[in-house]
Amino acid sequence: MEQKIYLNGEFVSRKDAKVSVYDHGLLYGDGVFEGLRTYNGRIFKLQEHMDRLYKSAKYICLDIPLTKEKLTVAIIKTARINGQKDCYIRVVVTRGEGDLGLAPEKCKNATVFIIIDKIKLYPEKLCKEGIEIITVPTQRNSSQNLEPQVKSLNYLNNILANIEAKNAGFKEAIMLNREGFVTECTADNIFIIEDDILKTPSTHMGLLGGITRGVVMEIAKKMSIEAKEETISRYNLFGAQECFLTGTAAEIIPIVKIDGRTIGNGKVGSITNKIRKAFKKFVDADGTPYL
Ligand code: PXG
Repeated sequence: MEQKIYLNGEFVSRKDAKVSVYDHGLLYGDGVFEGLRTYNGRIFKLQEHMDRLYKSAKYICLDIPLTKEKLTVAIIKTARINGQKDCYIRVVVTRGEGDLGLAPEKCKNATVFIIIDKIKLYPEKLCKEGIEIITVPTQRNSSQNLEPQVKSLNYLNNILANIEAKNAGFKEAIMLNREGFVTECTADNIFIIEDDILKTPSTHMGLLGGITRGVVMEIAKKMSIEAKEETISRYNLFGAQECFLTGTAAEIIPIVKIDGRTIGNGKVGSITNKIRKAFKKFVDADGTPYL
């Protein structure tokens, strides 16, 4: 079946899905987005992603030209038309076409598009054995610069950190804030287990409030694993019993080494494995149907 992309209210083929070179999403990274996925014909945590999208848009004073309900219907429709049971959904809203100046008020119509694509599945080996990551020099944006809770089209901060990790031969980077505390990775949130307690930094440290992060906190509480937001330093990372990352695409990725220090016994931890299993069950039972 040919891929159909929703673009400003119409369904078009990939080759016709084009936006202007004057679009401020392209010229200035002026816009917001969401990355969702589906499991077996159901969109995972659709409402939560929509809430985050509209909050991101509000923060940057961008009026999404559709109500939340109408955009939700458009997403469901786009997923249905594309007909894949397990897919990735990218929803993007840009400031729209303007002139070459920054002035957002010159952009009269926001650009809205929805892409349904294949979900990138992480190799099972990586999830079984865990990965090694590093902290990098590029700091996460502070809230006073560009609020990291806003999922904006400005990802250069994270891309730079990603490049630093790749240059050093690693797949992911842990980004610290200006005070040197742990925030998140370049496209995933981070958790540690310390004193048998599941810990993740608060969004006030400067990080995206991940949907998967929220689900993991919920699952942990249901499993009677104590879970809380806490300030995490590199000292806490290196001394942790276990560590893992969470994200829509990545789901739950175990970390076995950070900055050359082995985490726990260097094997994927038992609590991480328990949470991974519970997460799989959770996603099977949840979601908005579209087929
Ligand atoms: N932090 C950042 C900076 C992110 O971009 C997450 C954490 C995890 O949030 P969620 O809500 O997904 O649990 C993200 C999300 C991709 C891709 O294509 C990236 C994300 C989500 C989906 C796809 O690389 N990042």
